[in-house]
Amino acid sequence: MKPSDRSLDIAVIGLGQGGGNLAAEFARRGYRAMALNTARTDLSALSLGKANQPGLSEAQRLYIGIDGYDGAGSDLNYGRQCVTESAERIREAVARHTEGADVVLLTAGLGGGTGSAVSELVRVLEALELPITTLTTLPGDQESGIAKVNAVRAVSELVKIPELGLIFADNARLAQLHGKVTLDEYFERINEIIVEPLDAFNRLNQREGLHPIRTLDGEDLRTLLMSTGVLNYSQGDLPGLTVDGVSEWVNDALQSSGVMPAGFAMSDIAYLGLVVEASGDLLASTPFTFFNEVSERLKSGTSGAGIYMGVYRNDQMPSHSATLRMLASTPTLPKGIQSVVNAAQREGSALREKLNKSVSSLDLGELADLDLLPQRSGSMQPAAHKRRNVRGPAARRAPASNTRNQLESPLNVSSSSAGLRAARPAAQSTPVAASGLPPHSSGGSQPHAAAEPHRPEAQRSAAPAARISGAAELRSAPSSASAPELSRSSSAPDSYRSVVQPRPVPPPAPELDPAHDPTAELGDRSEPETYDRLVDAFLNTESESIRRRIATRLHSSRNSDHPLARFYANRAIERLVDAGAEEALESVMSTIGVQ
Ligand SMILES: Nc1nc2c(ncn2[C@@H]2O[C@H](COP(=O)(O)OP(=O)(O)OP(=O)(O)O)[C@@H](O)[C@H]2O)c(=O)[nH]1
Ligand SMILES: [Mg+2]
Repeated sequence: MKPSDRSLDIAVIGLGQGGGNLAAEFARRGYRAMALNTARTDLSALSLGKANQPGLSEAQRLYIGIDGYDGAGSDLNYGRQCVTESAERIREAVARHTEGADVVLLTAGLGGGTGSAVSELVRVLEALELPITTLTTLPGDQESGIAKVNAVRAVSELVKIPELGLIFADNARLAQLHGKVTLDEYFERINEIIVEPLDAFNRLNQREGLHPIRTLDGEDLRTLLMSTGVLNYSQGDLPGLTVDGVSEWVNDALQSSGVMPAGFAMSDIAYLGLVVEASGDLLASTPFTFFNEVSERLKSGTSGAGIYMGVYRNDQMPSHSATLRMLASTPTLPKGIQSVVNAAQREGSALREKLNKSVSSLDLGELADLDLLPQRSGSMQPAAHKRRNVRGPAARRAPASNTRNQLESPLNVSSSSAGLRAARPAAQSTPVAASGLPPHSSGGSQPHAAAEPHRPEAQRSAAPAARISGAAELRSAPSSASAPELSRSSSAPDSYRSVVQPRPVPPPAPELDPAHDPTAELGDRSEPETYDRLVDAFLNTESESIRRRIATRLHSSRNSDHPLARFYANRAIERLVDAGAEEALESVMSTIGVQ
């Protein structure tokens, strides 16, 4: 049933801890909300409400982890895998939960392994044809390189999804402005600050004491919220109402808001909603022309954006005061996101360099043989290392190796890519699949092949034709970042650890018989092993015809409808390039007519 105290029925689905906290903040304000997480601990924390209000009930919390792991530990690939493997359950719960909603808001904190898989969630929900907009947070300045790399990868995936509205809240900006809030209340407080302006927009026409003079109605709000590209909203107070003052405020709010990343260009705005809420005496001294002039000024400043304006009298406001609320959309990524990309590149590269440095072995000299303990009689096991729990060191190495896996998956992290490439060849020839990875080709656990989510026509505004153009750098990240590189076993928890243990160097592949077709008995198109075999075969043959067959196969997979096939094919090509076979690959590609 439509709530009577709001214009739009917004249902919220939170992914990961930050996403769940934001969903809980919406729930406190009376919205339908549910949380999905790979961590049971985080989910149960959401059951505790705030200030005598109930938290999220069991039906509003869905565990999507695999094998009982508690959280993704910032492993984005695992987060993605969890979302795709729980696709059916997610769809079923979300369909039930969002029935009839005007807007479905997906909330997530970008930076961890779970929330950063939000694009995977959008894909899993495609079939439901929901009017989705995402609300995600960007990591703060002080957060790790891993968080930034995860966040940038997530943004890069989100901008690839056509017809999606994206809202980014900037945790760095929020920390600058509210860093003094105590630790125990900080996230609750900034989540209120993030949600409040949207909620206020949605209650404009129902709030007590607010009298519309020019209404911004529910349909206007829907148009604004459902316009594609990046959305920006802001609210602020003004001591008076002048055309200059208001247009300056709009410009400042776009350039440097208290919630959103900075640097939205006014000239790129496609839709702009502005609501003026003012005290009765202030409105009584403001000429009617103010309304038209502000509208004109905004139209020209935005080079013809669709402008929606509302004016309301607020009887409870102090005299001569006004509050402005703005909601705008643009097809361009704001500059503030580029600075997260830069930080991710810088910190991600530094981290990766560190991980590539091997710890030199310690020269113990004669200490190595020094016996400090009295020799006992009997058959003591002499070597302590033989008794050591073999799981210990492996478990400790796990985070580093996860990080490496993540950073290896190409983003533009490598401005110093030559160095990175040099460090990689040893690992490349080891098929990823050799690490006991799960069989992920079967059935419903796959991401949906259809790449274009359908948006119901009526629910989308006549969208700005241009797509997100500022995303050029992000988009140019090789498409191989677009599908999961699986890193944990769904079948046996310990095989996850095996990923991080030194893998045996595989024996060199035998030279191939030119008459033999290595593509003939290859496995499933979505299996990583398939592509590892192709890479090995390509590198171990001199035969043009074999190379041509392999190139044809890679080319067809790269253009396949299947996201995993595309991902693995791109990765295989990258490995060939890294292994020095670029020229051979290019030459054979040109013989099959591929540039
Ligand atoms: N605004 C806001 N940001 C949050 C909150 N919680 C976490 N974050 C941000 O979200 C990012 C991801 O953190 P989490 O949400 O804890 O990560 P996750 O999605 O649960 O992923 P894993 O812990 O790896 O499973 C962090 O880097 C923070 O920047 C929150 O309540 N509010
Ligand atoms: Mg978490």
